Amino acid sequence: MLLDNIKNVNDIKNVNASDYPALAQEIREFLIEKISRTGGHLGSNLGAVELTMALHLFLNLPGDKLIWDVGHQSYTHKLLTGRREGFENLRKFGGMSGFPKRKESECDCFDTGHSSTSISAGLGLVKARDIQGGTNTVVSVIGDGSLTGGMAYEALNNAAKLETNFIIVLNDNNMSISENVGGVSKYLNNIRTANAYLDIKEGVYNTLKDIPKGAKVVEGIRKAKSSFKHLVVPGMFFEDMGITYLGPVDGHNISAMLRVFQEAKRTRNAVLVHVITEKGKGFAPAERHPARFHGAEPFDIKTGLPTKPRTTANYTDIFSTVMTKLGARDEKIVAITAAMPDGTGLKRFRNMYPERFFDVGIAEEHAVTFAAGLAAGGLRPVVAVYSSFLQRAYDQILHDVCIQNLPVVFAIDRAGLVGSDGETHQGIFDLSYLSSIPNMHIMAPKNKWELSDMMKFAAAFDRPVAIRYPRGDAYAGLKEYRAPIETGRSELIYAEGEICLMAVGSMVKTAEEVKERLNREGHKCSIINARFVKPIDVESVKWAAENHKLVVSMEENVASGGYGEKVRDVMGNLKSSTGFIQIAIPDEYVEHGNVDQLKKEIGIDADSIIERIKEEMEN
Ligand SMILES: Cc1ncc(C[n+]2csc(CCOP(=O)(O)OP(=O)(O)O)c2C)c(N)n1
Repeated sequence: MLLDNIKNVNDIKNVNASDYPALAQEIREFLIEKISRTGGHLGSNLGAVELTMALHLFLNLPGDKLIWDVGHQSYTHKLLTGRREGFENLRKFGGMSGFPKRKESECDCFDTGHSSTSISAGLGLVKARDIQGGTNTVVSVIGDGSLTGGMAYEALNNAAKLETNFIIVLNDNNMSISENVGGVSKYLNNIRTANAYLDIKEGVYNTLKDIPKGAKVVEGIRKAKSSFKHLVVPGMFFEDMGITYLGPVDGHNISAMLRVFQEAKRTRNAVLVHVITEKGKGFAPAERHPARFHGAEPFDIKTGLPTKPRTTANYTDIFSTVMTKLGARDEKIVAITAAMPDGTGLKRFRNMYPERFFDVGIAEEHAVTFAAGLAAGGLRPVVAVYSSFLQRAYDQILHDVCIQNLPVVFAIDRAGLVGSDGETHQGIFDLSYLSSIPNMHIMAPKNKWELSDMMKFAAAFDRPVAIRYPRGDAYAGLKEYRAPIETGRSELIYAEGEICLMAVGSMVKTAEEVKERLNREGHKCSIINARFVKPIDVESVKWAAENHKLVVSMEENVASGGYGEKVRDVMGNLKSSTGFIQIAIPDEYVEHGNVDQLKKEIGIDADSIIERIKEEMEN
């Protein structure tokens, strides 16, 4: 095995060029085998095997700097930098991250996870190099999907002024997670087509040159060509901006890429190398279904089918169904996603109401202001987005939606701990960042029926409203508790006295477990389903404080700025002497791992909560 000789960074340089295809094949087989067991980002990694090999042959890491946009395609990079063993525990608690991590290797020079940051970060590393008199090469690798994100253009705009070398590799596989969308995608497509056109011309020139007077004809064609340069010469968009464009080059041809990288290194400005790759290359199911294999659950290698097929509906499924119903009922309902039609469950809405569906690309900021415009124009926009990605659109929520009090619904999926994607993807800040914004209303459902009810409530609500729900199976307990949703009102589920559990969304299920176990030990326990985090139900807190010895707030959000702080404030204002415990995520980033295990680690699982309650009751 060639891979056995690659134990550390730069070992790839000892491999004979004639063995590159065999090594690429070994890497693909390794990745397919490992990811089939652990799950992970398969398609993007299979597409970037030769590109990564070429970059490692071209660069000298760790002195040179290589930044991966999003970072989900960095598996071959990890394999080539001495982290082969890490794949045994990829994305597991305590194991190797699925994204670049500075703390994991000196070859990971910048942490990523969210899209479109690599050019800004790379530009920073270039300036840091120049100011300190360094000579290292800096390369940022960005996908065509990530190039739909506005931040990439803010960075290109600045990079265009550079008078020093900075290499941007555009890894263009014509796909985001789903189909890539918009003008940039169309532009890149045109480059591919135009390049094929030039190749054909080249063939024609060669034939013409060999016939009598052919050379003159060739000269004529060449002159004509320069006059419609903008039409047929690729990359003028970048060139006109001041960024040298090289390519397109076949991203599965290592020697071709090496030639272009050497050329790129000679420029004294920012240079974009356009590399064409195929997502999922080398694994037929991933080539056929790139969206499904973008982030794959463990699968059977022979069939490509999931090893553990899903049997229960998750919250995304519930949201997906309710959106189709809302769409049928009200023609003003429109839906927006930032490049996640599959992940957010909006695909069904798109198929049924294509004219009322908008995939804006990886552009959360734009998605929110666009929604504000739609609302100002009289429509009822629903922005479906993952909690961690909505972080980027804080100002748009505040400035464009909430100051104007516009009726935009935020359907916030993956709220709470998400698990194996880790720090960058945990949706544990939304209650805090949304709470600070006046006019915002925030809800969280306890079970699948409540998500439906809340969506219906929100669609008819005339102000900004957010509903946050977690990743994974939708809770199907507590079906009989379905009192109508009223603005700012919590729901009392059990009224027993002694201890009052005030839980937000997913934590209602945990509260049930805590209650059952405390009941068995002779304690009485009430449960309040918060329903609204903002505005908080002051009456419910008052009732809890006046009728119990201990109030326990429970949420899958950071403590700072979350629900518990609000409960404590209300109790403070009431000058209540009732005991209080705040169960929330501590002031730290939560790494990757199984969600149940993570909850244990940070002390928000039933065991830890019971322990804290008992300690408090004994005091
Ligand atoms: C801000 C943000 N929004 C959404 C995502 C989710 N996401 C991860 S990868 C990806 C598609 C990236 O496409 P591209 O850059 O072309 O890379 P490819 O996977 O095709 O190699 C998306 C939308 C993200 N990581 N960050």
